[in-house]
Amino acid sequence: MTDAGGEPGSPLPPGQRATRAWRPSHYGRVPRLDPEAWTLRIAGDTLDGGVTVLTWEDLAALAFVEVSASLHCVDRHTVPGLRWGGVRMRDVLALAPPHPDAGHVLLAAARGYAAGVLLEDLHHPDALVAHSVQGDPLMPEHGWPARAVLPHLYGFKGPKWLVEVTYHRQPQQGWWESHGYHQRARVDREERWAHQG
Ligand SMILES: Nc1nc2c(c(=O)[nH]1)N[C@H]1C(S)=C(S)[C@@H](COP(=O)(O)O)O[C@H]1N2
Ligand SMILES: [Mo]
Repeated sequence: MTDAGGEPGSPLPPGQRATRAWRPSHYGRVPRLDPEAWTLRIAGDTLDGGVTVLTWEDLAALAFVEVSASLHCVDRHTVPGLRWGGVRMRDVLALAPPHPDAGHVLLAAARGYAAGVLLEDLHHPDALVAHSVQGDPLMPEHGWPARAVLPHLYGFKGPKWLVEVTYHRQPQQGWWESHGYHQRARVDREERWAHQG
């Protein structure tokens, strides 16, 4: 298990305060997704130009890893001490790699939510497609059956109910990015707002 700063007693990043209760935070209704019917579509500017559709079994065949990390929302609340379980994002992407010129990715959720990230940030060893937390399956409101967890970025970069990954040559905008939030959103650099550069 790796520790991405989520152990009790880890100092909080700049501008964050810890919450006691882990209240889900998202817009809209919680989708109820069945892992048997769920798929993860990898498309856009892929190496072979094709579309790959991964099933739950495809994910389960990858190495299971746990990462201890807090969840830092750009609104300044931090949920400390979470132990995420799942598979490495980079292992998932290796099943359907991007074209060498595609350095940007849009992570999309069921029901329209999306976040634009750098491919480089998905290669981070702590970046997961997570399906459990604290040893239990994710609750529906926290993203079951699969969510992106990118501990070094603010929470909005990690779609819950992840269903699609697309590769691009240009930066992509989801809801937060198109409302003035930072395109990269690294927590340690406090990259909250686009105008910070
Ligand atoms: N599909 C979806 N994923 C989402 C969101 C959302 O609104 N929809 N909100 C994001 C934001 S802003 C944060 S801080 C985290 C919150 O995760 P939690 O509800 O499990 O605490 O989910 C992220 N993923
Ligand atoms: Mo957030």
